[in-house]
Amino acid sequence: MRLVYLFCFATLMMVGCSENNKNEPANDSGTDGGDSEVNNINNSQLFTCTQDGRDGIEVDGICFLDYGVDSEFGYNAYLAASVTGGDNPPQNVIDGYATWNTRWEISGNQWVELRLPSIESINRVGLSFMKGDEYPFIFTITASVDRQNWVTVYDGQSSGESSNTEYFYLDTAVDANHIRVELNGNTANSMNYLQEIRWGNQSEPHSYPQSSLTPSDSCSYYNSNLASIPGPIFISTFENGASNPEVGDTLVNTEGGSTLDAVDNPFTDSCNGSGKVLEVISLPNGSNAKTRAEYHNAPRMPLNERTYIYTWKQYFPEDFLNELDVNWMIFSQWKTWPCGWYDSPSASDYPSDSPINYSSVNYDNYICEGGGIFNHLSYVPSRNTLSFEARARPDCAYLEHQPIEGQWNTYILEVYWTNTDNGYYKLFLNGEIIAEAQDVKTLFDLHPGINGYSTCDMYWGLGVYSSWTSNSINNFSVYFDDIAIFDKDQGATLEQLCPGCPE
Ligand SMILES: [Ca+2]
Ligand SMILES: [Ca+2]
Repeated sequence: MRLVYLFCFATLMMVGCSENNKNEPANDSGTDGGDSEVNNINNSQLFTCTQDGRDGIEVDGICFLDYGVDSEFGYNAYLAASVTGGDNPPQNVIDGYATWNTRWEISGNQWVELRLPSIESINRVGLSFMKGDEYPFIFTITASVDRQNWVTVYDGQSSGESSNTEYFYLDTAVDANHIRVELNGNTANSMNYLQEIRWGNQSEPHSYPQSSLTPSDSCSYYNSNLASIPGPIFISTFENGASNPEVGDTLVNTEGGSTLDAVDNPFTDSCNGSGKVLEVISLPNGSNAKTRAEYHNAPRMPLNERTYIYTWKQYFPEDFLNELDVNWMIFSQWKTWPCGWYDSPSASDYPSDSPINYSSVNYDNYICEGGGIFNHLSYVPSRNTLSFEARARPDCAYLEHQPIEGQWNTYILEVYWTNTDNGYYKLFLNGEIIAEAQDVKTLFDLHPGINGYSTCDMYWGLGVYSSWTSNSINNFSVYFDDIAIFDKDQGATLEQLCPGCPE
């Protein structure tokens, strides 16, 4: 089982910066995409050429155009390319979105070059390709301050395993005012489908030993005495035989006939010997219908710049996934709701004295794939994997692992919630780290809690929310137990919850 580590990095374009540092290196604060000491393009005196009715800066006879990337997530750079225009034009590679429908599509040997508004210290460049998960793309990335001396950042192929951003690192950061990418098709044909270019100076992610994900019947690493851990926000062990939590409040949401209830543990093993667990019974539904049985935490909990440790135990019966024809299936969600309902926030999320007009906020612009559902753990039928999806745009990450059936499994997720580039996720399964992203944005911009406009949390829901059918079974059950959230700022640590887990 291959682990998928995908990292995309955030940048907010600085609008209205001074131009004091125009010819000086940007600082080396570990940010990406030029969001520090970036000079504003808004100075017509800078423009020295015009092409296709657009202003630009001429360097060595090349006109680097200002495409007016002024969206909140746009990357601040001028761009020149071997061709212009087309249905999927080259400027799409700096529109801020690493998505297939914002790609530059062109065949053959082509180049695109960025002129950064100022000299920046960079140690990596990231590219993403549509169909990047189908075959490797072939390219060379170089960087230069003066277009005379070029440093090769990478010369080779993409992995062929992902259409998300893949970063290519230098051992040592260099100053750069130009970043050039020469494309040469892919290993299957001559097409280039470059979605986006990103750059910056960030530490390389830690590499952890790849988990074998061999089901383990040893759970000695796990501290089941949840009551002993400080900073509890929410704890449900179901030992009282009801679905009521010991700490916090719950919200139960069912539809389509699916149910949940506290029951005797039908699969007592060394990973969960407790008497009572939560059973979710999921019923099939038609291809466009859905069925739901979710158990949510419901306490108010401020998220911004806070670190929480979420844990839960989960039991999937043996082979149950093989019995199903799954359209989609989600086992866990972190929802923006009640901080605004799905696509847009509500007036109460942004009080009238806030500078943000709530009615103009569309979460689709801030959450990868849009909508009001934030992170989630879902089943990917085509690959038979579970995907933990982190969705703070533009740091979309899809962190997959193999589902383990026929035993109790313990998940632990530690998240530092922030909309800066300093956030992280660590996801553990049975004491092994199975997915991690760091130096990423974990909380989406304009989340009402960021500026203290409200204490919106994200409701965390566990259960089954799905659309599935089956020729062989009429329902299935999955089980959950020891559902808890701890506040690291109140003293909870991974070591207390999971002695021996890697920090
Ligand atoms: Ca794009
Ligand atoms: Ca229990």
